Amino acid sequence: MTDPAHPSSPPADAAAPASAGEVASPAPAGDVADRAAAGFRQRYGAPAAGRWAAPGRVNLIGEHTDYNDGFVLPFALPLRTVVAAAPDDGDRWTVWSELTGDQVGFGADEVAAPGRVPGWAAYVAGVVWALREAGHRVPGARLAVASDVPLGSGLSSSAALEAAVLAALVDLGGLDLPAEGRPRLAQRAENAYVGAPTGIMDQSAAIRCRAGHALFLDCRTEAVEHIPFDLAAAGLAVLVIDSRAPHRHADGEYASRRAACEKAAGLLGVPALRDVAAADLDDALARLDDDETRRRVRHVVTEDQRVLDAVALLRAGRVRDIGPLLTASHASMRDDFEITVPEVDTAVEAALAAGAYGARMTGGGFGGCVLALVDADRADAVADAVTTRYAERGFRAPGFHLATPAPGAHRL
Ligand code: GAF
Repeated sequence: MTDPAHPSSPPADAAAPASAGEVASPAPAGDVADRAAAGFRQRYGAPAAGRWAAPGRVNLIGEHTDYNDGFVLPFALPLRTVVAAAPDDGDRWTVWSELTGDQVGFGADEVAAPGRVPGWAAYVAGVVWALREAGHRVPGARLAVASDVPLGSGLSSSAALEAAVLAALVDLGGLDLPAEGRPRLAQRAENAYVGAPTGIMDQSAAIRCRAGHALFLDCRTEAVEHIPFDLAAAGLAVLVIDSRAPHRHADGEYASRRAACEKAAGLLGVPALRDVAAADLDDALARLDDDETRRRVRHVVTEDQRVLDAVALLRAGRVRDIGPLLTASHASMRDDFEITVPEVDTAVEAALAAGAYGARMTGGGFGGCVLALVDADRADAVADAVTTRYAERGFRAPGFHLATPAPGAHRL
């Protein structure tokens, strides 16, 4: 979510996906890791002690459910952020980014309280701060960051950065922090240090996903089930369409949706909207006076149910059949939660008209990416159809990726 808010981010194009009409495979696996290692050596004059990678993500289904204690089903992308790192003396952290060309240094004072390091390095300082807050002895470190995760496209570049830095510092310091405990800590860095009120989905995806699987996460208990998601075996592909829509007030709108959900839960007398069962939805809606609040609640409650339904279909090996759930999720985001924009609606409509089994916006909304479930041999045709419809409407040309489920954060 927060990548669009990234104050000193380079433009999204700095790591943009392939141009219109072209379905890009992700960058070759070795490249970004090599760039991080080379950047480290060039910057600091010695080789790194190691490299740690963490992926961007798409969310198959379950949008704006995470901060309502509900269910999500993301999977990790082959696009990843790599951190090359080595220990440094004392409480000193230095980080260089390939994307900005900046090198930022900070010490104990800057990580004593949130907000003291601005811009993209806040994600790094936030991780150091959150680790120290949790009582860990964080080693000083020098870091170099390279990434293939586009910024500002809603593929969660910020969580990828947090997860890769966290993995590096945990390993360098020999810290006792198992993978299950890391998403909450990375989320704390984002919420409290950077100041973005996100849920726990993106950090969980960046850390806990498995190759070939989608991550079914209960955001209340943090219990996970790795759901096999073998697109190739089903002759299918997930086409990720970068809408290239400028983010319009995304951060303020995100915070206001979250506040509306929390207020509605209070009015309904439940801890979170997850506690409204789909079977009780009509009764709950009848107890709310305001139409907008009713629509917000209906989105969250029906979306949780769609995640459960999608998981049941995937467990039964019925991948193609999740298509209508994806499309229903999009309609709910468009009509009830009101977080879509013309570009993403157009991409969804064009993909469906070109034969996609289902399509929806993925991520926080107000721009970002759309995913479409398509026959693998139709991916190019669907991409062309979206590009054509975009041109007819005078939108900036979209970008495309093919998404296959990749692993979460790990040492290379
Ligand atoms: C953004 C947030 F960071 C997530 O926590 C989640 O709420 C998502 O938007 C919407 O599902 O990615």
